[in-house]
Amino acid sequence: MSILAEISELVQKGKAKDVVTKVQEALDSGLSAQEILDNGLLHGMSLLGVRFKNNEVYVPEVLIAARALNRGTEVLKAKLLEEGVKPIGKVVIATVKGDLHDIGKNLVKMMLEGAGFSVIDLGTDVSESTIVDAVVEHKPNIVCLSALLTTTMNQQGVIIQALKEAGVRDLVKVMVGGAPVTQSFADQIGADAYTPDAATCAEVAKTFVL
Ligand code: B1M
Repeated sequence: MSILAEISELVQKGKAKDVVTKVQEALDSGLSAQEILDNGLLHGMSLLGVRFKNNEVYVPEVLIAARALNRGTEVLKAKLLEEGVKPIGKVVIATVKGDLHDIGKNLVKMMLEGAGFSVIDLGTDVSESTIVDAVVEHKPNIVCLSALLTTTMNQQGVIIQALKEAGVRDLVKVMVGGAPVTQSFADQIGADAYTPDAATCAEVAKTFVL
């Protein structure tokens, strides 16, 4: 079995410690962080996602796998940060109110940091007032919003409205993403950008500050 297949399987089994060891081993063997992420860590979560959908595994198994995946991405992040880029801008990032999914958000954060942004992570289940307060306090260039549920994606629009009402909408770019979010939804709520994945998010974010 290839090392990437092993990582994928360890994520599905939720073996956080072993994931960390194998990710490090994969990096040492010369594989790129992107390859390990896409074909090891995320591959495992996507297979588990199918089993979750088919009711073959349940929330606890998925949570344990998510923790293992997050631990693995921390190892990759260390590698990206080794390159030591100076901050090129500031981002406030959050998963919206009612939504606890944070793997995608953490990946976006990691890619943004790798691209040279300093990132203030407000976590998950974040209300519009907390976002407004963070914009006022930290004066970021960009606000990044993640939503994974069809029931929470509308919250991205609520946040944009709250930024308008607080008079700070024009001070920031708002970027949105997450599995159910589309370009047409982003246009509809008045976001500045929609990107389908974390790497593209970091690329587009750079165009807003450089
Ligand atoms: Co949830 N869940 N979940 N879940 N979960 C989904 C999203 C679901 C599609 C599963 C399914 O039924 N097939 C479904 C949503 C259906 C829908 O609304 N359309 C679902 C559901 C229903 C639920 C619950 C309601 C289940 C329940 O309790 N009955 C519940 C809701 C809890 C809540 O949030 N209030 C729930 C709970 C959970 C867990 C807690 C068990 C766990 C989350 C753990 C965690 O995140 N710490 C979980 C997980 C892991 C998933 C799946 C399996 C995987 C999601 C994931 O992390 N993917 C997911 C099924 C699936 O997607 N296959 C599912 C990997 C991640 C890298 O992808 O987050 O999409 P993603 O990020 C991508 C892009 O979207 C993008 O970049 C990333 C790739 O580079 N991106 C951005 C994300 N944010 C971005 C922001 C940007 C730009 C790009 O700009 C700012």
